[in-house]
Amino acid sequence: MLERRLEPLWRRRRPAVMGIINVTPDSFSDGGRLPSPEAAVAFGLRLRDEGADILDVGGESTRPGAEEVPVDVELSRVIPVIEKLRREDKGVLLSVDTSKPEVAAAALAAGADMVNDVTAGGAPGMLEAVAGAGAGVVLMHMRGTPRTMQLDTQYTEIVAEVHSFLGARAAAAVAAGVAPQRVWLDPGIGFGKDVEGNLRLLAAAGDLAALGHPIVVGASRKSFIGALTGAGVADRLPGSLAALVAVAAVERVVVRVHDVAATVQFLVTLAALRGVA
Ligand code: HH2
Repeated sequence: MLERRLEPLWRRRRPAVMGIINVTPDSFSDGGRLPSPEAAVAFGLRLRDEGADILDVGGESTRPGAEEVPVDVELSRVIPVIEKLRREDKGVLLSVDTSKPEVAAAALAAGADMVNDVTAGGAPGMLEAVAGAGAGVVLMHMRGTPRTMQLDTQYTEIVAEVHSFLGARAAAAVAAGVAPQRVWLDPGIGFGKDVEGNLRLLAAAGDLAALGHPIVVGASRKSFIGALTGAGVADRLPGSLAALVAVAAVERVVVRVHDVAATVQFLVTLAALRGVA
């Protein structure tokens, strides 16, 4: 059962780490690096060995301006990777990063444990597919679609608005039959937000946790770090770690990252420091 596998992660008193496996030609920081399922599986096993608790396999880029990928293309990218990863490692938690119910259902049948949905279960049938498989779901806030999300980044009260959206989507997931502890919430850093909005949401991760669900935060290499520091995508690791300082103090948090080994080292050291403070 999912809860039994998650319990040891929550007991560690530091965030769990979700390692990103992008099987896409066009992801914003690492597109095209994994040209075959074998390369993606080898990369995933390396992330696991570096300390990733969850491996997140995605076959469609959600970078600003990205075009949608047809279902058959997305299936052909992610399903072989999930099948092979599950064959290689029976225990590692696997999520599929998709907004399409057909892809989610196939990935869950192939051995994935969770669906990571940047549209918060918006497509008809998505939440039912998750509930039917006894899986978990990450519900993320985004304004509009990846094509349109950066056109309007103004909010009256960004934290209240994002948290109330996520509360409503969590209620919808529970109503569809997903157990509350299998519903994780994500403020969607970089998805239709400006620099200040992203910082406010990172600082307010503890308030989001007050809704009673585990939290996911993805700040890794995102453009607000570039805007703050001038660093190019490949040079944003220090900013990606700094972005997690407030998040790391919250219970039952998962951080979604590209650089697993460095993030684990950072989180373990931070937790040790907090332990004596
Ligand atoms: N960010 C990205 C993709 N999926 N899922 C969640 N839950 N939270 C996030 O912040 C998030 C996400 C974007 O990052 P990446 O996967 O590296 O790039 P791309 O979407 O271009 O593949």
